[in-house]
Amino acid sequence: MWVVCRTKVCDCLAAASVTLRRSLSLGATMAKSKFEYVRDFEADDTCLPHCWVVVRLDGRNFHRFAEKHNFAKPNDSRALHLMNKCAQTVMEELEDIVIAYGQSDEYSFVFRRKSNWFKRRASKFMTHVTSQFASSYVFYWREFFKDQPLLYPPGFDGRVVVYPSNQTLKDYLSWRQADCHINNLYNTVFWALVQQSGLTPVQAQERLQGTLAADKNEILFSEFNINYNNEPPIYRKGTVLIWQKVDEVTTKAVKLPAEMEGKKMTVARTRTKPVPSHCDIIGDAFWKDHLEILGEDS
Ligand code: DGT
Ligand code: MG
Ligand code: MG
Repeated sequence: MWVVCRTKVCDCLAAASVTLRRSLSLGATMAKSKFEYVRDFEADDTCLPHCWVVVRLDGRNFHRFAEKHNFAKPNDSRALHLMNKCAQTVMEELEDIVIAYGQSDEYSFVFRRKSNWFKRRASKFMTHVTSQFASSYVFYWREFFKDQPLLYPPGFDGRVVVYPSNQTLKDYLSWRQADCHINNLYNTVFWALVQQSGLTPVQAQERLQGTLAADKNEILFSEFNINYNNEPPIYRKGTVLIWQKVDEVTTKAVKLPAEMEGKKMTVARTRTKPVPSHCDIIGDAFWKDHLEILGEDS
């Protein structure tokens, strides 16, 4: 009896050993298969070390998207706040973004100089930011657009640009904010001429041809009683998102002694969140007030 059992155990062990050896040899074959060489075709897209990595995304064909979804002209506050919500989500979900700037259908995200996120691979930076932003746009749409249904899935393109110094990064962000100002001033006069003076779009375009910023301000003031500087800052300056400490007060249902049952407790805590502002980032004041953004430790 003992001999039979012993033989069976030995047979079992031998079978298990064969299976194990087969699995190991198969595993080794898979790890170093003759197909392995195709990995060499993958491009090395590591971003230069010690540089600022910027991802800029932009809505695909938003001219049409805005028309189809009845965006207010020239600025739709729902659309701008939805963009900001998506950018805040990107900053909270992904790592190492120190500042973001958005206007119209675009957003720029700046990764800290020393970021080693995904070994600084440009494709990882770009695709994670853009896909997180696009899914958030759909996810939060109803919160901002209420009765306006989303008629088709929006898309966003993305690009990565690497800036070698603080000055080039500041100039990049200044360029985007200057673009916001130029477009918004033009659009504000253009739509005032169309909506309030009854000009056709072609007539309004002709009227504005060759005009300087001062001329546009003058038309707004003298013909429409609009002081451009009093227009909402979110339209004129776009939105800057930076990390700031925020005091949060939440009401929580907690387990309390019997005599206090049913009562709720108020809990105060400080959290660091991406906070929006619509300030000037072209002048030095902003950067002096927020030295931590470009600081070595950022
Ligand atoms: P693209 O980026 O080459 O695929 O083409 P678009 O059409 O997205 O062009 P782009 O990005 O240069 O310009 C943004 C468009 O989005 C512009 O035609 C106006 C529209 N848009 C953005 N924000 C608003 C808004 O708040 N209200 C309205 N009515 N339109 C907006
Ligand atoms: Mg676009
Ligand atoms: Mg755009």
